[in-house]
Amino acid sequence: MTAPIRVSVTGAAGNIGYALLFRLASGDCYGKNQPIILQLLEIAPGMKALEGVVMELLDSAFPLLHGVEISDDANKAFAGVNQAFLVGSRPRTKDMNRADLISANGPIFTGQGKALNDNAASDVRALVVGNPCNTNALIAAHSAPDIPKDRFHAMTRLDENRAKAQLAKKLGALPGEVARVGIWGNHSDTMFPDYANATVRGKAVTEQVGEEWLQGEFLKTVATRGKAIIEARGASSAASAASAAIDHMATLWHGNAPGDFTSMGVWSNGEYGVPKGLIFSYPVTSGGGNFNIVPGLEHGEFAKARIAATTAELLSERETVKDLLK
Ligand code: NAX
Repeated sequence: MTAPIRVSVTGAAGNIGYALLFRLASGDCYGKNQPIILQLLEIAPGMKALEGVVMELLDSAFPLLHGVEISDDANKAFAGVNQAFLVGSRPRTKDMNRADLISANGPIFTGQGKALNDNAASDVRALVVGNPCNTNALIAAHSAPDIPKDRFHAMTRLDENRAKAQLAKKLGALPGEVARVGIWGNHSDTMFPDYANATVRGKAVTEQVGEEWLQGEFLKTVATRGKAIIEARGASSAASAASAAIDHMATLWHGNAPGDFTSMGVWSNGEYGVPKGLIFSYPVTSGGGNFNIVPGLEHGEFAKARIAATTAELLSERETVKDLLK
């Protein structure tokens, strides 16, 4: 039998954690032949709830789940880990603006980046979900000097999935019939869901729906979807976020469909004129744990302005945390 891989989830007793763990254990991410050992991290006040989650994981009798370990020490939770989902962070409260959130969460990711650096397996890949995820991933990458920078990702797959769902709904198609939707920039309402190369049932979206809707209602719906879910549910997206995290890591592991691409927040080396050293969402092709930024995509004036705005926001976030970037 295939040897188990070690998979860490931080914030494992939280809402996204609760939706994520059972799908990981059932084989939705790494496949039905790949056993896993879960190594779960929580802060001390979350440990009791986490014990309950572990009972439920055991009660599910997942054949692929070869072990569950829990800790409130990142050095233990990341020991020998191959895949890490960094979900846990402090949620934004009413009195906090984005800069406050960035400052509150930054130190979590210096500690976790260092703990990954010192303890993870040499093939580790880390996906940051906890917000502000691009800048948190940047901090973690800086705090892990021995791990290649391109191993730290931020999750924009939920934005991609939301965009695909809206296009499918508009054109009476299934989400699986939508391809080549790229998310550019930050996971925030400045991100740009690029429809220019998108296809539905193999035909360009721009031939099937007008730019007015694409630049207006479509963009607004995707950018404000998280807020709409909070208003409707009274809680932020959890199952869809967990599903997107599975999609991100599954695509990185298994690869994307031929001819398609997906979106990942990854280390910028200056591609498409984006300054070096930002964690920036690009359209990528991937597989086997690696990715390539899709080259040669063209942007019209509208796209260029949106990409400039999201780049400016990421530069400002980087400035806010500059003391944490060694
Ligand atoms: P919850 O508040 O339900 O759970 C977070 C958990 O993290 C808690 O159990 C808490 O005890 C734990 N935690 C806090 N600090 C920790 C630390 N230093 N180490 C380990 N665990 C720690 O939030 P949840 O709804 O699960 O959301 C988690 C994060 O995902 C938030 O930052 C949220 O903003 C972010 N999201 C990111 C999305 C994305 O697309 N990138 C979408 C969904 C979500 O908004």
